[in-house]
Amino acid sequence: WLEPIADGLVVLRRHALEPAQALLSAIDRVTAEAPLVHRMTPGGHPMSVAMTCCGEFGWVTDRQGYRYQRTSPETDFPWPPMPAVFRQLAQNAAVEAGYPGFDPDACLINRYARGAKMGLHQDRDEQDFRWPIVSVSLGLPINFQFGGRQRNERPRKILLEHGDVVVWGGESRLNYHGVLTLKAGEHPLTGPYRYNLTFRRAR
Ligand code: MD3
Ligand code: FE
Repeated sequence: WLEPIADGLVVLRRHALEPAQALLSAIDRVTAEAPLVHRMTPGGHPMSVAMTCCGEFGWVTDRQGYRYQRTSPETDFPWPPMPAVFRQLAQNAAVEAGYPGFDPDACLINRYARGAKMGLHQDRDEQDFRWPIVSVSLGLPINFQFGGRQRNERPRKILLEHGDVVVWGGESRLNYHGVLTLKAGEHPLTGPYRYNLTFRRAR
């Protein structure tokens, strides 16, 4: 991580180590209310990553396409509120990275089990790309792929480990990215899983 990877990208390695247990307890509370599910891509394939959301808006995908919405398709109720420990961590990381005033209204919770992956994509369903996305990795490590602004640029491989926080803003905000297949493992706090939180400003 010592090499500059891209403008606007700030890595706060192990920044979420101390609150990790509190974050995982909050994940359990959210997922008890809004279950983790394998959503369908617009192309009709179930995602290998299990996903849920909290905050004012949640990101969903189905045969209709990708969008943010105020309710969970499973429950038809509003998403669970964003836990205070989530918001505080995201805002603190954004300030450290030079984005004071970042107030996420959406948090996606991704859970990876052995074999789960996420293909190269851009995050462009948000209204204002001047706000960054803050990501938090918990549990098993995974190889992350960070590409360019165009899909044809060869991605770099970056290991994301338990507690790593990354702020993706500025010139890196619309870069292609994805994650390679999660390998089997056992983490003391998450067992066979990797969790990823992404904090966004949807509207
Ligand atoms: C780079 N999640 O939920 S987090 C996603 O590990 C997503 O679950 C991955 O991509 C995961 O959309 C990667 C890191 C990340 C998130 C958003 C980005 C990297 C990004 C937006 C722009 C550039
Ligand atoms: Fe993404």
